[in-house]
Amino acid sequence: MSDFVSSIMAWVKAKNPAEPEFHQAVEEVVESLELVIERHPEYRTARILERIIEPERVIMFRVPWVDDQGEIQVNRGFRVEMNSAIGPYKGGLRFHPSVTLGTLKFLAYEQVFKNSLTTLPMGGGKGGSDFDPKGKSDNEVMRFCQAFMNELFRHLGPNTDVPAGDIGVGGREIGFLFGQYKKLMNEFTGAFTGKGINWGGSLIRPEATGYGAVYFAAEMLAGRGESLEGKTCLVSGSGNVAQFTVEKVNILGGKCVTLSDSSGHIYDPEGIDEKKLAWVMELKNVRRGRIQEYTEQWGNATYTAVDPRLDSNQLWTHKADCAFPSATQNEINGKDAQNLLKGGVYVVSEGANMPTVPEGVKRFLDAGILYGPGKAANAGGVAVSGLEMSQNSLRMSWTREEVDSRLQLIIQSIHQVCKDAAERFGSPGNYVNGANIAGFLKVADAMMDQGVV
Ligand code: NDP
Ligand code: 2IT
Repeated sequence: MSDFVSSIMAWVKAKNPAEPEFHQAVEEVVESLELVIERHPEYRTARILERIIEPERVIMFRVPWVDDQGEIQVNRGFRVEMNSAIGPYKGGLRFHPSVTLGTLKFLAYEQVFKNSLTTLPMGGGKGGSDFDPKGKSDNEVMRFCQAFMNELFRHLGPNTDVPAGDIGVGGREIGFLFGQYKKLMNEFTGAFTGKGINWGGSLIRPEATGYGAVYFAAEMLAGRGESLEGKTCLVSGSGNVAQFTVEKVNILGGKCVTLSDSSGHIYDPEGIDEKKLAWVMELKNVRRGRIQEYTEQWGNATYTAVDPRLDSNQLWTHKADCAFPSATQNEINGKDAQNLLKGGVYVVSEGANMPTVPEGVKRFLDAGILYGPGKAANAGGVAVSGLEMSQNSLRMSWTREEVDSRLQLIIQSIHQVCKDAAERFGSPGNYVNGANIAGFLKVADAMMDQGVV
């Protein structure tokens, strides 16, 4: 680690103790920026790095609610409003028992650079709760969402802060959250994205993150004169991002052979075709069951439960060409990265946020494979959120084809900008540096223009 990186990281760690995911996200970006800061000492004088690392505002609040047994439950709610230099705070809400302030700071920080890459005017934020929607009735989820919104509503608005979904927050939750927001504000505005199609939502928003991650992989492959046609792909997770990743890989002629949840993964060597995917969507989005059931329905597949005694995830040991990690952060460790390379994987496009630990990233970069980091590869989701905001402002809705073609153009632009920035700053082919540098420059310049605020 250089003196520059170690001095910044010592300061970040002292100021933000016990937030390892936030440290990890910050360190990766700062490492990419050494040459940028050397060429632009004005950013150093203006303390841009120190300011970009410090959230503009953090809201943290109690969320008391009553469960179906009449018992009172207490959760914690958060919204990290990280940076508004280029637009209103924008980013998802995560409901998962593992959520801490540090988790949301890492996600909000990533979101700043990701949103900057989308070409659209959106600042970065993230929020959520340690509430676990698993095993809760629809009524419990509704009461929790209403209690959560009873505090958060006052901080939101179409020109202030616009949440959307993330882990544990899908169409159902956005409906309950938006309904309570509208009641409290007494106005119908586009203060959320991921809304239902009949009440201000955009076509293709549910598909956008998964589709975007596949388009990003296709762009990287096109640079080598290849396509996804005939490629075997590993996908982790089985939620929103994973489902639409499989759908788009199928459309482009590839084959996905895995899906997972936090209990284990399934391997289907024949591929998860359209019919099987429709069944998975019903299992996960309607019945809210476990992926293990796949093997009872589709005989040729095998199920492997997560084994906490192992130092690697068996999902990443299958032979394949491409991998789309689409579950959660740090789901690919150094050993997993080694296994992926050993199994022939040479394209990794991250649907999840920060799914690969730094040692894994290093292995991918050293091996010279096509590695698309989350803040570039999964930016399609928030990009279509930006398009939803535009449609809401215009009070009109675009067709599927219109939104999908804009999404494809945005992903092409992100890919190009990352490639160019990597070349300009001395690391051609390194999309990690490219994404961090290009995402940073736009926000940093806006901050310079706007003075010390
Ligand atoms: P969902 O809640 O729809 O699905 C999450 C999936 O990941 C589930 O299969 C879940 O399994 C699994 N998972 C979650 N946490 C863990 C964990 N700690 N260990 C193992 N598996 C886990 O979320 P999304 O599909 O929306 O999000 C997936 C990833 O994509 C996240 O990293 C998110 O930040 C990122 N992302 C999402 C975007 C979006 O538009 N939704 C946009 C950009 C990025 P189980 O059911 O067992 O918990
Ligand atoms: O991580 C992400 O980019 C998201 N969860 C989507 C954010 C959004 O506002 O659509």
